[in-house]
Amino acid sequence: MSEAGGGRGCGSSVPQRAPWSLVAATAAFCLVSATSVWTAGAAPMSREERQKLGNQVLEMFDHAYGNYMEHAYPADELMPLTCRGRVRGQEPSRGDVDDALGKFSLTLIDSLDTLVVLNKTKEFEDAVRKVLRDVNLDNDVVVSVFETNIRVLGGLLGGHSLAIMLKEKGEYMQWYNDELLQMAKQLGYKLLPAFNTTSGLPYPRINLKFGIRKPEARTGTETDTCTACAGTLILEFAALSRFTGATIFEEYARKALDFLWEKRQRSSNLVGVTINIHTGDWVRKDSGVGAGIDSYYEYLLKAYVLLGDDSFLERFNTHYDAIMRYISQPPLLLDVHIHKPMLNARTWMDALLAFFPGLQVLKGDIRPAIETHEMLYQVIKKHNFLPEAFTTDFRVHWAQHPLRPEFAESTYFLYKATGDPYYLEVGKTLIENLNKYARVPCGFAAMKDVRTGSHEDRMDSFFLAEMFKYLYLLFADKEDIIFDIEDYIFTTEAHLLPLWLSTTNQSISKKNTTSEYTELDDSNFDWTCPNTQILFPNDPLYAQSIREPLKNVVDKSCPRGIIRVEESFRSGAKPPLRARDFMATNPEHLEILKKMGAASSIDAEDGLRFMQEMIELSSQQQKEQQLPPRAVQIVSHPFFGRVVLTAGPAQFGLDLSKHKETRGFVASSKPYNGCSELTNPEAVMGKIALIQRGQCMFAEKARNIQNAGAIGGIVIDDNEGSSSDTAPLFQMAGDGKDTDDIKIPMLFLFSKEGSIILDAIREYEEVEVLLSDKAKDRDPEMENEEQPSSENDSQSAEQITSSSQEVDLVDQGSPEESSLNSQPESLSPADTDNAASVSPSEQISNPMENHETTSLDGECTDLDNQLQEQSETEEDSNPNVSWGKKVQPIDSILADWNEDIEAFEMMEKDEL
Ligand code: DMJ
Repeated sequence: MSEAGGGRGCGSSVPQRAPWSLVAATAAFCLVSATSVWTAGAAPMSREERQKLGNQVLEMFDHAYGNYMEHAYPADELMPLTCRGRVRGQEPSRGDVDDALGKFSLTLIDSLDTLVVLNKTKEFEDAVRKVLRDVNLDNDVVVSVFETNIRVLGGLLGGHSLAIMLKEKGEYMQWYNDELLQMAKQLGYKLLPAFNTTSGLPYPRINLKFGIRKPEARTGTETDTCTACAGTLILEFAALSRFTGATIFEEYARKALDFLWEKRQRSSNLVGVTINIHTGDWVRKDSGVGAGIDSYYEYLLKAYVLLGDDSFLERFNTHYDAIMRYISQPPLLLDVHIHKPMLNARTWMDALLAFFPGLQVLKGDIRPAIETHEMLYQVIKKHNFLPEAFTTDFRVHWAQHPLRPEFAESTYFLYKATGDPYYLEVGKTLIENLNKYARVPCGFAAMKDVRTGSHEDRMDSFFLAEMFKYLYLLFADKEDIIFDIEDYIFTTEAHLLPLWLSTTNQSISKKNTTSEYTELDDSNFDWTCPNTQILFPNDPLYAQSIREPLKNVVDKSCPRGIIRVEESFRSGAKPPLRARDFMATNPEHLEILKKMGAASSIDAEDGLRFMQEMIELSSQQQKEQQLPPRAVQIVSHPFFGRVVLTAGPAQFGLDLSKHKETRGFVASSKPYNGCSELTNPEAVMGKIALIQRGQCMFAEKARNIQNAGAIGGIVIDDNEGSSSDTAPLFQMAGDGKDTDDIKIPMLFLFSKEGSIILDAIREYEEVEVLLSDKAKDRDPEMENEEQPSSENDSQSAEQITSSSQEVDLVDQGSPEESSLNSQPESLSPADTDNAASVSPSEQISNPMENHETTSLDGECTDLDNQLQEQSETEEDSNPNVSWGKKVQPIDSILADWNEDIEAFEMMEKDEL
């Protein structure tokens, strides 16, 4: 065992102050020379172009931050569609997501160190003054301990770290006297009651004013927390201890980490997703590198880097070995069970795992990092953003995208490690997509559905804390940043902590190092820094050669089951029992099931496939409760297609998934409920009529507006405050009669989305919208014309009004994508959940359809080719073909079946 801070493997050039110091900061440490040796592969990007892109990032940040400060501050977050602040309690609850909001101006605090990285020193100084003047950390509000730690405590510490750096430079922040650190300390003490458990794992939530125990606290009854929630504290807490000398914070965070390590599954060395904070039992035994676990691993490696304590590296390496053994199936990273690590727990991946290639760079394991990153990039190229979850055959599983930064983070680290200009091009695409699809007049809006391009009224604080930092740094040269970024480590929220903390107040690490670690066999541990000569064996095309075979991994992928069935037919064998055909009352089916796994490896393989299909089927059935949303895109001034609202479809009228979109100006019908012949036909003639929900059937409304000459209709919910953010979308059902006479398209908007159109009419009178199944791109020319300055977007919009008539929206969707929602709708009876909120005169229904499958099937018509491709690539990339190694006796499979399905259902219910 070596002493902490001994500069392991980094040679004498690495200062004593921190081991792996340069790795920590940018992952460029041992690989830094790669940036200068690159000579081939993707064309190099000129300094001029990189500067242009850097400036574009600055302009985008101004747009996001400026709108937050102007329209939302001091609220926690900006709601970019309605252009106001999100104040907890004043908006309908979004559940756990809202636990990040503590009425403490979250976005401002999370943005502090971004301002310095982006050279906005003056703005930083102003922002710090505002934090000190306005922010109250003593609100009677229940917040997530994890989110408060990474965003607020981390934000204050990052701000403090750069404030003292600037003060030392002698120009800015001369008045600063550790005030941010004092706030951080105050917050740290507020979080400590959460650790009052026998295990030392923190409660997941705390009341900032009343803590945990008091009756007024409204929290403290929880029994479970996620692994990342309990294991992502050490950087901030240790920094707080070392900055202030108050050792208690680091001690508490270490204790929680020690407990998690103790509880790892001893044979697989994996951890589950959720753990009981009192007993230490794993509540969810699935294990991956994404949601619920991600930053636990990140903090083990980074804790070693920042604190120089070998035990953290040993733990990380042990886990990493397990991850690479069981979870990594390059280019995929698939969750497994901690007790049965050879068995996949899911058939989909979540977007949070996109940070992992960045962590692999930090570890020095570049090949799998390049592979996974490339796979993720292919998914992004298909959907413009990374959907929250996607299946192993790259269908969308959860369609939202809250502008997460993880992929940009990995892109940055990979560029630093390889110097390959390819990653600059990737960054450029990210910038383009953000501007094209997420930028709205008042900031950047999260994607509600990457398939339709619709927006959500949400701009999370991590977008400012992380996305702009990584994108800016990607294109920046050393001299573009006013301090040396390599002197700092990034927290999981991309806050900057100085590496010199490793040698400050370090008594705790010595005190707490347990003897257990000395017993570990560390012969396999990688104590030395990665060597560029090995990683890039004199071959500048190395990274490219790893990416190349993965170039079409997404496009070529097909639902695997289909191929396997066809394969069986072709070989004359009886096709295996498919989960979708299984009937528990069929004795033949039960017999087949019993046999699976008993006789041969083929049966066993079928058994596992069958079980996996059952799990997937269960997921699919849940998804079928959700409906394919449609899009209402406001295309007139000053929106120009930027605002896309999520709309529910109708079971009657023109099916927008099969026909071209409908475009027109909107007009309110009279009567507004549309339940009788319209008295203002001249107003709605040739337009899209707005009708209020209620008092008669949807179909009746449709007939009345159609008779008045409307070309489409939008029904707006009459339940004030309802929103697709908080209520499930549904499909407007017919009236039980033949509805073939209804030819116009009808869409449904909840009240909040509808009021965006109604407000627009009040403000701009003429409002034109596009009804479609997928939002259309803005005209590129218009985009060029409109490079809005952050502070005056509406003025820029004014300037281009004259050209708005010429705007011709271009459908960029691929033919496959446009057929994405083109399955015939087969309808289920009215959904009972929705029925509760439905007026008795209306019918609502959910379609039983899977909207992703069609397009992918469509891509797989040439079965021969597909089979060939499949057999060529199966070995490397298909996670299911390795079932051979995952054979289990059928008894244990069946015994675990229920447990797996239950666990799966729990996973599905959980928010990311
Ligand atoms: C950030 O708040 C942090 O990176 C966290 O660790 C998980 N991901 C979100 C953003 O997606």
